[in-house]
Amino acid sequence: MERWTLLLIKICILNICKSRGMNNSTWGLTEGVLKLIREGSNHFGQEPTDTKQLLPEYDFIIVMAGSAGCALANRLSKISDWKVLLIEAGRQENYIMDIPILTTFFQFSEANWKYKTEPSDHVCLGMTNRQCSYPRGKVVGGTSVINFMIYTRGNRRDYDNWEKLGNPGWGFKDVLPYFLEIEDMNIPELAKDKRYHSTGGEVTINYNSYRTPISEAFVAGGRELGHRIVDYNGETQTGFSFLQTTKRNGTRWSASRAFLHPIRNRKNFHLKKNSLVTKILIDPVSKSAYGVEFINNNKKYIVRAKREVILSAGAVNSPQLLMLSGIGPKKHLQEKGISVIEDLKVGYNLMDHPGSLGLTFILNQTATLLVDDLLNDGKHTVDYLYRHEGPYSLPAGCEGIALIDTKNPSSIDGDPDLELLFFGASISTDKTFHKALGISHILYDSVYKQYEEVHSWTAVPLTLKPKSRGRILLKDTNPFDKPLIYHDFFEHPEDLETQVVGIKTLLRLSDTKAFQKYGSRIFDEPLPGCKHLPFGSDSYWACFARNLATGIWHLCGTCKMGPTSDPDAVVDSRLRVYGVKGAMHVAGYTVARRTMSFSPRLDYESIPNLSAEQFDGITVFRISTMTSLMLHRSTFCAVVMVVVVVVVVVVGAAAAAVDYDDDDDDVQCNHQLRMDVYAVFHQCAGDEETHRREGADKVEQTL
Ligand SMILES: *[C@@H]1O[C@H](CO)[C@@H](O)[C@H](O)[C@H]1NC(C)=O
Ligand SMILES: *[C@@H]1O[C@H](CO)[C@@H](O)[C@H](O)[C@H]1NC(C)=O
Ligand SMILES: *[C@@H]1O[C@H](CO)[C@@H](O)[C@H](O)[C@H]1NC(C)=O
Ligand SMILES: *[C@@H]1O[C@H](CO)[C@@H](O)[C@H](O)[C@H]1NC(C)=O
Ligand SMILES: CC(=O)N[C@H]1CO[C@H](CO)[C@@H](O)[C@@H]1O
Repeated sequence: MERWTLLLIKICILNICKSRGMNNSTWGLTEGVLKLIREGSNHFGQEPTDTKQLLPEYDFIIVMAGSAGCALANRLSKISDWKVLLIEAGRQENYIMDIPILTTFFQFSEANWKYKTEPSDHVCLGMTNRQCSYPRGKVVGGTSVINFMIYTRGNRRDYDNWEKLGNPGWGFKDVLPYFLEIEDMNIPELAKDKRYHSTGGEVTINYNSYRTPISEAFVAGGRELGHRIVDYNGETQTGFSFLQTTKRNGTRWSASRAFLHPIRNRKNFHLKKNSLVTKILIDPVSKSAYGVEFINNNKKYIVRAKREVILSAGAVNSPQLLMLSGIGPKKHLQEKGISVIEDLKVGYNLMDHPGSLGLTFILNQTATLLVDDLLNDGKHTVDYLYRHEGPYSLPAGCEGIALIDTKNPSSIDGDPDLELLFFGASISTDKTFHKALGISHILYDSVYKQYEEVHSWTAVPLTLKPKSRGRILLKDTNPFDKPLIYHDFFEHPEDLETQVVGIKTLLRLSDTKAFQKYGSRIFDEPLPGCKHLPFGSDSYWACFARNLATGIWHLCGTCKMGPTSDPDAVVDSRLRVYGVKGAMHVAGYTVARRTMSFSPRLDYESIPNLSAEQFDGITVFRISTMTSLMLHRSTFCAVVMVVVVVVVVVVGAAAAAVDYDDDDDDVQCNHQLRMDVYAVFHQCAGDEETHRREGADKVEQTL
C-alpha cells in the first residue's frame, strides 16, 4: 500500500511543483489524495483477510482466485454447511489498481504473472526477443484486476455451437440466465431491455463517464461506413458502440470486489493468499483427487478436500498444474519424469484473439489523451479524486468497440469475426504501453518516439474466430518455473487475412468525415522489419501484423471441454476431468471448446454457477474461527493515519523546497517530476531503472 500511496503523493507534489507553491487548487488536490487514501483504507477493510489458521480439510478447495474462483467461492459458501477454501498465488488487490487510467502500469507490478510466448520466427517479430507478452493477473481477483474492464458476453451462435458439439447445457438459452443473474446493468437505456439485461447482480456495468472527442468520431465514423450503433450485449451484436465496462462509480469493479468483498464475513469461507498450489493430490490407484499441496512463505502445506478440488487457475496455470499432478500428455510427462495418472491432451488447443498493435493515426489538434499531460494537469486529478470522473476513469484510454462480420458486413444480425478495439490514445501517447507490450526499444525509438507529443489514436483489430492453435508445455517439474507457451498467432493464413481486412477497415474509418474533422491520417513511418514491402500494400500490412502481433488476454481452451467421443477433450460438459474420480472440476474459460467471439471474462463468472448447481449431497459441518477482521482493520487504520500525517508534512516541505527562479527551471521541474512519477511506477514494477529524487527518498524513509 505504501508504495502506491507514495505514487499519489508524487503526483500531488508534481502539481504543486507546477503551480510553484501551495495555493487553493493545490490544497484541493492534497485533500483529494487524502480522500482517495481514505477510500483505499475502506477498500482494504472490505477485502477478505488472509486466513491464518487453516483447517486440515475443506469441502471445496478452489485453486486460484481469478474471476471464476471468486464467483465460485461466493456461490459455494452460500451454503453455510460447506467449508470453502480459496487459494491464491498473488497478494490482495490494491485500491490504486482500481483507477482505470493506470491499467497498463500494473503490467509491471507483481500483480502480473508476466508470461511471455516462446520466441517465434513468424510472429511478435518487433517485440523484444521476439516474444509477445501474455499478461495474467497474479492477485486476488486475477486478470480482472489488470485487464481493460471490457464487458462483452459473446455471440449466441458460439454457445449454440458448443452445445452442438456434444456439450449439453451450454447453448445460449441455457447460459443467458446466468449472465443475467450476475449482471448489474447501470446504463439506463440498456437496462430497459429485460430479455438481455438485468440489474442487481454482482457485476456492475457502465459506460465510461468521460469521452474524448475522437471517440465520438469513432462511433460516428462507423455509422458513415454503414454500420449500426448497437448494444453489443443485446439481441444482435454487429455494429459500433462505446465500451460497456465493468466499473462502479468510475472505479474498476474486479471479481474480487464483486464476489469476495460481500462474503468476507462468511465463516465457512477461507482465503489463503500468497500461496502457490504446487500439486493436486491424486491417489494413483483409485485415481481420485483428495487435496492440494501448496507453498506459502517457503513452507509446504497439505490441505484435504472432502468433496471437490476445483481448478480455476486460468489457461496457463491450470494445465501446468494438471501436468505437474500427473494428468496430461503421456509422452511429455514421461520426458519430464512425471508419473502419469491419466493421459489427456492437457495444454493443447490454446487460443486467444490475436491482434496487431501500433497502427497509429495522428491528428492535427487536441482530441485524445496524452498521458503525461493528464498526470500533469491538476484539474483531471481533482476530477477523479473528488468525483471519479474525467479521463482518469478511462480504462487506459480504451473507449470504443466495433464487431464486424467480414463475410457478411451488411447483415444486421451478423456473426462477427473481426473486432476493432478503439483507444483515444496510442502506443506513443502513453510511454508505458510499449513497455507493457514488450515492443523492442529499437522499433519503438525508430518509429513511435517521434509521435510522443502528438495527439493520435489507435485501434486494435482482433481476429475473433482464430484457426491457429498454440500449446502449453512444462519447462520442468519445478512449479515455480513458468511453463513454455508456444503460440504462433497467425499460423493459419485466414487469421492473418482477417487482420489485413481489419487494418484496411480502420484506414477507411480514418477517411470518414467524422475523423477528417480532426485531420486524422495514418502515420507513414514504415516498420524496420517491413521496409522491403510497399507501404500500405496487403503484404505490408500482413508484415505489420506479424511484427506487432498480440494476444488480447483471452487465453482459453487448454483443458478442452468435450464429449467422450472427442479425443482432445480434457473435461466433460460438467467440467469433470476425464478419468479422475473423487470429482475434480476445472472451471473457467480454460475449458472452452471453441474460441468464442468475445471477451471471456464474463464466462468465467457464469460457469461456476452451472457447476455449483451440480454439487449435491450436504453433510452438516460448522466451523468456528476466522482471523480477527476487526483487529486487522484497526491496525491498518493506524497505518493510514501515519501516512496522512506524512502526506501533509512532506507535501508542504516539498513545496517549500521547490523554489525555482526562472521559467527554464519550471520546465525542468516538470520534467524532473514527470520522471519521478514514471520512476515510481517502475519501482513498483521492480524495474531496475529507477530515478528517484532526494525528496522522494525522504518520503520513503519516513514511511
Ligand atoms: C495556483 O494553481 C494553479 C493551478 O495549479 C496555477 O495555474 C496558478 O498559477 C497558481 N497560482 C499561484 C498564485 O501560485
Ligand atoms: C478553494 O477551494 C475550495 C474547495 O477546495 C472552494 O470551495 C473555494 O471556493 C475555493 N476558493 C477560491 C477562492 O477559489
Ligand atoms: C462516487 O465516488 C465519489 C468520489 O469518491 C464519491 O464522492 C461519491 O459519493 C461516490 N458515489 C457513489 C454513488 O458511491
Ligand atoms: C485539421 O485538418 C482538418 C482537415 O484537413 C482541417 O479542416 C482543420 O482546419 C485542421 N485543423 C487544424 C487546427 O489545423
Ligand atoms: C440462473 C441460475 O440458475 N442461477 C442459480 C445459481 O446458483 C444459485 C445457488 O448457488 C441459485 O440460487 C441460482 O438460481
